[in-house]
Amino acid sequence: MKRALVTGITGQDGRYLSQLLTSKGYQVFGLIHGQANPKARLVIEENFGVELVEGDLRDFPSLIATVEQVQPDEVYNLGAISFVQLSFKQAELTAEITGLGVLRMLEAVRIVGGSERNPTRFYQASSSEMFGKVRETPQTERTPFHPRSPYGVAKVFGHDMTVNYRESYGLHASSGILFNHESERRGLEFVTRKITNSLARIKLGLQDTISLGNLESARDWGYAGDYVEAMWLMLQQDEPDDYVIATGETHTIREFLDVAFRIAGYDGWEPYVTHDTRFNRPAEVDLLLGDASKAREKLGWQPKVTFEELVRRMYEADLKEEQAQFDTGRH
Ligand code: GDR
Repeated sequence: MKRALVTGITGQDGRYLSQLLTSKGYQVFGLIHGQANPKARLVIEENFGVELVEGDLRDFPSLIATVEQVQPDEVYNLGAISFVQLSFKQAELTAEITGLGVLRMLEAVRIVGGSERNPTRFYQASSSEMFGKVRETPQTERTPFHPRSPYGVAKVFGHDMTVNYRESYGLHASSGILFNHESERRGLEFVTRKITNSLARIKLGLQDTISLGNLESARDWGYAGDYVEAMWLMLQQDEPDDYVIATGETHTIREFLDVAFRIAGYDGWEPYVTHDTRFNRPAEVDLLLGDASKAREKLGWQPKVTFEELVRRMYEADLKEEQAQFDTGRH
């Protein structure tokens, strides 16, 4: 039985990945930080058999102890402060967890990770935010980075460290440069879920409007369930490498609103959307569009869920959930 250690297991991707790994027969261990972490129970409920280990990406000894205890074949480093807007307000903490956390995890894997015959393989969750003020479109593995937020800067550090550990110590360390990926499990702070959840509440008469920031930025949005498969595929290759994971389609926030409101049966969204400058960012990433040809050719990976299906899926899940809460009288 293969053993996998997942940091960030309580996040959207951690939850999909642990389900995927469990279905493939892995014993999955999730790193959990903090006392009485409320999300920990959710992970256990969803995935019978997942074991939680206490540790923190800020605490190197805890990572050494975790790798020693778990003896993982594969480590998936998904743990991070992942909300770009928050990273402007907590830049140092973001550097600490999203950036230095990668170095600590790599070092723990280098020092105690597996035997010479069976060394631990490492996956780093890199991000399209590293491209920031993009130098070319579409973006590939060779596109230079120009991050636009403390989050993006920290991710560049983590990415470069992963490459450096691969080149310096021969670690089987791969990095997935994942473009935005969403789902019904996406946090409510991210724009897609904020829209589908608010729209469901508008539909049910529980809310009047949605307050948003910049509607002009464009993102290459895929489905998180598809993207975790790419993570796993990267670690099954003989050679470690870096891969862009994206759909090759880009849409503005306006277009997301068009599709979501149409699916919900509205003629237009303008009467329901207000602008709030608090959601604007000090520096914006205007357009992301990924070219995942390398992943398609080398990993045989391609996205399955289309943009329209993604929006529909998220809206319908939110409608169901909000309706259920409404019916049980919690509103
Ligand atoms: P992003 O995702 O920053 O691309 O990073 P997010 O959904 O937060 O923003 C996307 C775009 O929407 C604009 N926007 C708003 N965003 C939010 N959150 N709330 C609003 O009200 C709003 N109004 C407009 C933003 O300005 C931005 O242009 C995500 C994260 O998951 C990262 O961790 C990950 O690395 C990248 O995707 C790939």
